[in-house]
Order: sequence, then structure tokens, then C-alpha cells
Amino acid sequence: MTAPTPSTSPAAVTGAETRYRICPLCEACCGLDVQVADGRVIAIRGRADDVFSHGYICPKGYALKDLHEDPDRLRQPLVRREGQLQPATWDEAFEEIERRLLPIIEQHGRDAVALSVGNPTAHKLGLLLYFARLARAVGSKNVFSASTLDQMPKQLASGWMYGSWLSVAVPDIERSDFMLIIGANPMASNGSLWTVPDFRGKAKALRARGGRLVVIDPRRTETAAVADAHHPIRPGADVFLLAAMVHTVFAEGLARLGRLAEWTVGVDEVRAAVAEFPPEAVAARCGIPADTIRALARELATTERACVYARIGTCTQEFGTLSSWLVDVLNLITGHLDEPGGAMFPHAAAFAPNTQGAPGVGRGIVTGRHSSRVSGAPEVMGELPITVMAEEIETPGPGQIRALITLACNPVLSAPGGPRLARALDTLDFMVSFDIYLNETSRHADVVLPGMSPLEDEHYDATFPQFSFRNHARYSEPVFPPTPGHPPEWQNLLRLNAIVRGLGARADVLALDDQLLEQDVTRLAGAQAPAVLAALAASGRRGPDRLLDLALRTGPHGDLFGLKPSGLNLDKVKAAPAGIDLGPLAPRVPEMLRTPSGRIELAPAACLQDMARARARLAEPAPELVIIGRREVRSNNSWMHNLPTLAKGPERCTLMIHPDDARRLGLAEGALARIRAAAPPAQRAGDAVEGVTAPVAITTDVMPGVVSLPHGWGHDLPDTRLRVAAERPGANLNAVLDERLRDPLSGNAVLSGVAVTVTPA
Ligand SMILES: Nc1nc2c(c(=O)[nH]1)N[C@H]1C(S)=C(S)[C@@H](COP(=O)(O)OP(=O)(O)OC[C@H]3O[C@@H](n4cnc5c(=O)[nH]c(N)nc54)[C@H](O)[C@@H]3O)O[C@H]1N2
Ligand SMILES: Nc1nc2c(c(=O)[nH]1)N[C@H]1C(S)=C(S)[C@@H](COP(=O)(O)OP(=O)(O)OC[C@H]3O[C@@H](n4cnc5c(=O)[nH]c(N)nc54)[C@H](O)[C@@H]3O)O[C@H]1N2
Ligand code: SF4
Ligand SMILES: [Mo]
Repeated sequence: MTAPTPSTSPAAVTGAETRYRICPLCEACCGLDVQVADGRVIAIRGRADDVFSHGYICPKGYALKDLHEDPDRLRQPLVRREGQLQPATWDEAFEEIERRLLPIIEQHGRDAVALSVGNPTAHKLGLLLYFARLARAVGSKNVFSASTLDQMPKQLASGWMYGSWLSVAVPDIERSDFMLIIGANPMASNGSLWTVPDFRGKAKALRARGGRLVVIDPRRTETAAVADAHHPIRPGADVFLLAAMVHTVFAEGLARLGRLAEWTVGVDEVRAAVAEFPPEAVAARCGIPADTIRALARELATTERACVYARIGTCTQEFGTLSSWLVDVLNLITGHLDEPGGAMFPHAAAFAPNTQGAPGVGRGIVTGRHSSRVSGAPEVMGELPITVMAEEIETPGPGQIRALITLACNPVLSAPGGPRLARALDTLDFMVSFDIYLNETSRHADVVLPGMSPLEDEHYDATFPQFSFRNHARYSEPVFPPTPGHPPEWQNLLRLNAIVRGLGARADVLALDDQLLEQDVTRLAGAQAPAVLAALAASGRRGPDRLLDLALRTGPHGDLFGLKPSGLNLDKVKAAPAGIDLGPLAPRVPEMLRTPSGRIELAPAACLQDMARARARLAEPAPELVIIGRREVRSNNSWMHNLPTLAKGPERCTLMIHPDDARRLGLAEGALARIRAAAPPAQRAGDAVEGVTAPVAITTDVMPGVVSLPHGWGHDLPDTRLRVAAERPGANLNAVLDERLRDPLSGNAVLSGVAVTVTPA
């Protein structure tokens, strides 16, 4: 562990000051220098001496200035009066919530209130910690999040194998000599479930030392363009490819478990489960020749330091959990799991469940503790699939959703069946949105509570050090003092929490914060609790900072409140001006395991069972034309389209299509195409017939039979306040996708490989 000595970056503008800010926009978590003068942002750069990101920045990092200054960003609560959302005071907003939410809970019970939480929550400590507190207080089964549009399959597979939802193995890229990337485009996304600023630089270094990078993706992506090889795959066929690779490793005697043999159970079951998937059986369905599949398996197995990394393309499909599981199976049986240069488990300084409790054994995970009323979708990680939200609002009966609290999410654009959900939201008795914009979702709310500028809050990543390519602890202070009178979001979440507890809209939220902390510490520290509370109180901190201090001090690198004086606490992390490096990833099996067996469960029963579904699907013909998504550097899901620096430039929401398909379907470059679901749900008759339209971009980058449209667009709905985005609204991919399609194990939405029809518009 090295703590750099304090230093300040030179200021380029006279009178200007440079302030450190960790970027909260994507998972790369870059350390930035924000240059300010007279309360304004002058420039933003990558922080050269950041111990983790070393000066990297992408165009979205610069756009923090636009976000801070955006006149459309909400600065005051809104309350619906006579049908219109109107500015209100904070007190008025919370009084309205108390007046309308409590009777719903009293009359219809806790499940009548749903909570839906979005992507930025993972990036904001205050939102993450205080949403969890709020959800506990509400006590509803109807909890939804962007996780079921994203990584739930990976979390489920990891949970089953290693006993904890967040034990996700990540590539140790700096020591790897062969990387197989499946369904991820870190050149555009900057990495996901893998915090890796400057992927490009690291990939270049890998190749410079003689290593190889291979990409499996239906589209020749920006990542494929910097790789040694790209193999297009039919969307949704990853489970077959991976099963065939596992098959090859076993069939050719290439399996070597090494050190992990002692800690792994279920190898024979896995071998049996892939018996019917030799490369020849899957090649046509994958669109990848059998010889190529074998060669990939051999290269992975025979390269000393190698790994497979797979991301959202392998999760948002009907075999998301199986694919996610088989990736780890491959890494393990080729000797690359938990080994340098392979897929390893980070050792986060705070908040990591796989550093808590007794090492090496645990309770494991449970799912299916309840299920959704209408479709019977099982609970996973305390949530129901977000794609059942509309039907749970629409369908009468006990447990019907009558009120909704959204936190930093925009499911009207980000979830399949958006138009249906929008109609459902209008039938709610009450809705509260925590958001910084009046957008496609928050426009439906009765009360909108704005968050603050991303330059006005402090920052520590709770989530991403658990997925980082290197261990680190970094904190940044607010760049600007908070706008007077604008409470931080954690306090607003506490105030809602107090209302739900019956303490009233004017409850003392700081007292409630103390009370909740006391409960946490008592659970954690038992008889030591009073001493721990006294030590925490000595710092004078409240809210997320105090919880962070607790987490750091009791974490694996912590000072244990003085028992380990050289260890970490928040004072030390704050004193390091550009972070503390905690070193490269190191092997963690068996210590990180939290399964009841104390072993890696290589063959979870549900996965073995689901292989039958995969076998059946392999026998069926694949659809003729399917759609996939796309991410671009200057975009971030649905909410950064209102920032001028990012919005300028060429039209991004285009339909990529292969020249053969364009010819067959009579589509010309630049002309509008109409995209419809091939088999839309009946509840969507109107919008399903209509579909969406987007300009055609003809390119051999997508394989024949596949079209690609980015998600997060469709800013042409009324009653929003997104003036820049509305100028070029784009088309909503999720108005075409089918909300009924889910991976049955994880409940994750199927966003990739969905059958569509495309016609000239
Ligand atoms: N078809 C298709 N759909 C997809 C995907 C895909 O690949 N294809 N990807 C999916 C993925 S991976 C994800 S994560 C989801 C994301 O789904 P969501 O989380 O629903 O969508 P975002 O666009 O990230 O919306 C974030 C919201 O948070 C608000 N916000 C930003 N900062 C703050 C803040 O500090 N406080 C508060 N209160 N609000 C804030 C923004 O204004 C916006 O409304 O989209 C998913 N949807
Ligand atoms: N610029 C930008 N960065 C972002 C975001 C953003 O919207 N814009 N969103 C952030 C979020 S919330 C997330 S979760 C991450 C996601 O990060 P990534 O997982 O890297 O996301 P994508 O860039 O969508 O890459 C997924 C790839 O999977 C491919 N794919 C689609 N279907 C299949 C399939 O069936 N099989 C295979 N093998 N590949 C398939 C797609 O063509 C695409 O190239 O990005 C984050 N970073
Ligand atoms: S890569 Fe992500 S974290 Fe880094 S500057 Fe860009 S948006 Fe911010
Ligand atoms: Mo995501």
C-alpha cells in the first residue's frame, strides 16, 4: 500500500484552482482535475497522478461541466397541482408525499408501494446506502432496478458459485497474454463489471508484449477494431459457443484446475452437462466454424496467463445466466481463475460482502423467496424483474402496485415495453421521482425531488473497487459547496424514510441517521458497539461519510479503530490527494468464498437443469432478422443526451444493417426504416403496430441477419424538460423490445437477439 504525499496540480489560469473529482458517470471511475475560478468550471482534465486512472478521461468526463451548468437540470422540487408539475419548496414536497403516500400504505399494505432504482445509484454512495435504508423501511416485495436490464445473470451465477452476489472475477489485464472478450465493448463503454480506465492503453500494452486479444461480437465493434481477431456470433448463441469450448477443453484433456482443484466441487457434473455440445453441434447456430471454436479453446487452455471476459451482450439474452456461468467455468477449468493474468477477485477496502464475516465459508445466496403476482417471476437479490413492473401496476388484486418511488432511473426509455409502462404510470395513485431531470419517466410523477450537481457532492465508489483491475481507495471532496437550501439526496431519502416510518415530513433526519447507524453498529460490533460509535462520533461526520469511515476501518485494509494503526480510515484516504493504491490483484480462494460448502460450486443445480432448455433451443431454427443494441462513447444510457458537448456531431441513433439485408429489404443509406417487434405482446397493440423509425446506416460491421440500434433514445415525448435532447430525439429501441422475454433464472430482460421486422418507412 502506498500513500502518495500531498501535491497540487499546477493551475493554468491565473486565480484558478484545481480540485480533484472522481468521475461518477461510468464504471471506469477516472480521477479528474476540475479547474475552477469564480465559482465556475474553466477546464476538466484527467488527473495525471491519480493512482488508479493515471490521467485518463473520455468525452463524458469533460461533459461534467455541461451537466453542472445545464439550465434544464432541476434545482427545485416539483409538485403536481391541478394536473401540472409546479415548483414547490422542499417542505411542501415532503408534506405532499406524506399526505398521499401514507394512506396508500395504510389501505393497501406495503407491497402497494414499488421502488425502482437506476444506474447512477451504483455510482453515488449517498444514493446507494440510503436507498437500501429506505427499501428496508418500506418493506415492499416490489423492488425493481436496472440490474435486471443488465448484470443480474452474472451476479446470480457468481453468487451460486462463490456464495456472494458481488464476487465477480475480473480480468487481470496487465499480466494477461490472451484475452477473449465476449459481448463487451470496453472501447466505447469504458468497461463494465470491470473497472478499467484506459482500456485502450492496456489492450495496446497486452499486444505489445506479444499477447493476443480476440473479440466475439455480432458487430465489428471499436474493441474488435483494436483486437487481433474478431469472430461475429449470432446473437444469443454464446451459451452454445461457451458450452462447446468447455466441451473441447475436457475432450482434449486440456483441463487443469491446479491449486483450485482442492477448492472446487462439481467438475464431473459440468463435463456431463456439455457432453451434447461438441463444436460441430453448435457451429451453425453460432455462425462460427467448429475449427475456430476448438482453436479458441486450445489457445485459452494452453496460454499460461489468459482469461475470458464477457459482459452485457452475454447477460441480456435468454441464456444470460448459463452464459455468465460458463465463462467462469472456462476460466476455472483452464487454470485461469484466481491466478495472475487470469480472472481474479478484487479486494475492496470497503463495503465488499466477500470481505465480511468468517473467511472461506458462508450462507451462500438464496433466490425465489417470493415471486411476482402476475408472471410468477422469482425474486433474485431482493428484486423482481423490472419488466414485470407494468403488469403489476395494471393488474388488479391484492398486492397491486398503486404507488411508485423512482430513484435515478428512466425505465420508460431504458426498459423493454416503455410505451406500455408509460401508460401504466399514469394510472398510479401516486408517484415520487428522485431525479435531476424532468424526463420521460419523472414527468409521470406527482412529486419530483432533484438531486444536486455532480460537482457539489463528495465521492467514494462503494461498488466499483469490487470490480477493479487493481485495488485502490480514493475519495474526492465536493468541487463546489452545495447550493444553499438544497439538501443532499441522502437526506431526502432519509426524510422519505421518516415519513414511511410514521415520523412525519418534518422529522429530524439527522437523529434518524444516528439511530440507524446505532442499529448497524450494534449488529456489527456487539459489545464493542459503544466504543465504535464513540470513535465515529469523534470525527463529527454524518451520513454517507460516517458510514464510509466505518466500512473502511472495519474493512480488510482497515485500522480496526486503532487495533491496526497502519490501516485505513477515512482521514487517511482523504489525505491522499489522488487516491491510495492497494496493489495488484492477488489470489483470494479460499478466503473469499462464502458458500456453505466452503468450495467453489462449479455446477449449480439450476444451471445444470437449464441446460435442457439450451439443448431444446439449439434444435430450433434461429429467427431470420434480430436486433441488438449499441453503445457509443458520447452517450450514457438515456440521460446524457441533453449536454451540448456530447450531443453535437453526427446522428448516433441509426439502424446499422448489413448491405445484403438492406438490399433484400429495400432500404437505402440514410433513409428511414421502420422497426417492429416480430411478435409483439397483445397489451401493446397500438405502439407495436407502429414500431419506431430510424435512419439506415448500411455497413458490413454488423453480420447479415442482425440490425443494431442504440438504446436510451426517444426524447420526443411530451411534458419533459430536455431541450437539447429533444432537438434530435432518436428512436426508442425499448419500444420495440418485448417485456415478456426474460432469462428465467435471473429475471434479466432479453435485449439482444430479439426477432424484428424492418421495412422502409
Ligand atoms: N435495449 C437496451 N436497453 C437497455 C440497455 C441496453 O443495452 N439495451 N442497457 C441497460 C442498462 S445496462 C442499464 S444500467 C439501464 C439503465 O437504466 P436506468 O438507470 O433506468 O437509466 P439511465 O438512463 O441510466 O437513467 C438514469 C436516471 O438517473 C438520473 N440521474 C442522473 N444523476 C442523478 C443523480 O445524481 N441523482 C438522481 N436522483 N438522479 C440522477 C438521470 O436523469 C436519469 O433519469 O438501461 C438498460 N436498458
Ligand atoms: N459510452 C457509454 N458507456 C457506457 C454506457 C453507455 O450507455 N454509453 N453504459 C454503461 C452501462 S450502464 C453499462 S452496463 C456498460 C456496458 O458495457 P459493455 O458490456 O461493454 O456494453 P456494450 O458496449 O453495449 O457492449 C456489449 C456488446 O455486446 C454485443 N452483443 C450484443 N448481443 C450479443 C450477443 O448475443 N452475443 C455477444 N457475444 N455479443 C453481443 C454488442 O454488439 C456490444 O458490442 O457500459 C457503461 N458505459
Ligand atoms: S471513462 Fe467514464 S469515468 Fe472516465 S471520464 Fe469517461 S465517463 Fe468519466
Ligand atoms: Mo448498465
